[in-house]
Amino acid sequence: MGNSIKIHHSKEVADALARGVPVVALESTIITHGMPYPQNVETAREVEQIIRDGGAVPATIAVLGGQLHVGLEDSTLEELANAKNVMKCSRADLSFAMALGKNGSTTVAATMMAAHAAGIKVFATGGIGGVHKGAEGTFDISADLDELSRTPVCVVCAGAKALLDIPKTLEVLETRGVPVVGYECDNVPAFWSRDSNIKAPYRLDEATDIAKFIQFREKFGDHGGVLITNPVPVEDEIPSEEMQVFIDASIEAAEQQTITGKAVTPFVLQDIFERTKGRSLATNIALVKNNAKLAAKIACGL
Ligand code: PSU
Ligand code: MN
Repeated sequence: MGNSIKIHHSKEVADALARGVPVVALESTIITHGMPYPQNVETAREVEQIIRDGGAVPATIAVLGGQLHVGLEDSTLEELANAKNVMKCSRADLSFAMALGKNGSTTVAATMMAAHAAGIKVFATGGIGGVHKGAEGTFDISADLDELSRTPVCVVCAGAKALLDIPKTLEVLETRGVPVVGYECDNVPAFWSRDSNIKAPYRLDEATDIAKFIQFREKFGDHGGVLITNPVPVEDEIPSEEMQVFIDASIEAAEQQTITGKAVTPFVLQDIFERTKGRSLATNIALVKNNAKLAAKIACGL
C-alpha cells in the first residue's frame, strides 16, 4: 500500500514493532457493532490478555477522530466500546472516515489493510463476512473476501457465520485464490457451531505448519491472505440444528424490516442474541478468545 498516512501506535505496539516482538491485530467492528456493552469491552480486554499470555502483543485497530490507531490504550478501548455513531468501516469507508475526522471501527477488510500498512501479519477475529444467503438476488458479498485475496495477512476466524451461504463463500474464496485451512478439523466450522458439514480445502494441526505456509506464500509474492478456520471449543458450541432455527427467523426479520447492506450483519447478530437469550453471545466470546490463542501461536511461529 503506497502509504504516507500517519499511524498512531499504542506504546506497547510501538515497542513490539521496534523490537521485533510478534504482534496480533484485532478488529473493532466486533466491539462497536458485534457485541453489546459492557461485554464488548470486557471481551476486548480479555482477548488482548490472551494474546499477551501467548507471547505476542495485541493491536486493536480503529479510527479515532480521523486518526488511524493500531493498538489502543485501555481508556480509549472503553470509550470506543461505549460510543454511539461509530462508523462501521470496511475498505470503502476507511479513507472517508479518516478524511472527515470521524470515529470508525474496522471490519475484517479494513483491519487487514491497516495491519498490513503497520507491518502486522496475523489477525484474530470472530467470523469473517462472506456471501449472504440470497446473494444471487442482492449481490451482498462482503468486501472481506476481496481483501483476503489481495492483502497478505493471515486471518484466524471461527468460519463464516451460518447466516451466510457457506458453500458460496468458499467458492468465492477459491476463485479469488484464498487458501482456507481447517485447524484441527476436516470440515469448515460455522461460527457458533463446530461443523458446517462442508469440507475444508486443507487441514493443519500445528501452528508451526501454518507459519511455514504463510512464509512460503510471502516468498512467492503478491499472494494475498490466508484464512485459518478454528472451531469453537466443544463446551461452548451451539449445534447447527439448534442454531439454524434462530438464524432463519432472524434473516426473515431482517427481510421484513428491509435491512440491507452493511446493516445486515449487526442486525442479525443482535436479533440472534435476543432469540437465544444471550447464548449466542457467550459462544461468540468463547470463539474469539479461542482464535486469539491460536493467532498468538502463529505469530510466534513466524
Ligand atoms: N462477525 C461477528 N461480529 C461482527 C462481524 C463479524 O461475529 O461484528 C463483522 C466483522 O467486522 C466483519 C463484518 O468483517 O462484520 C462483515 O460485515 P459485511 O458483511 O457488511 O462486510
Ligand atoms: Mn454486505
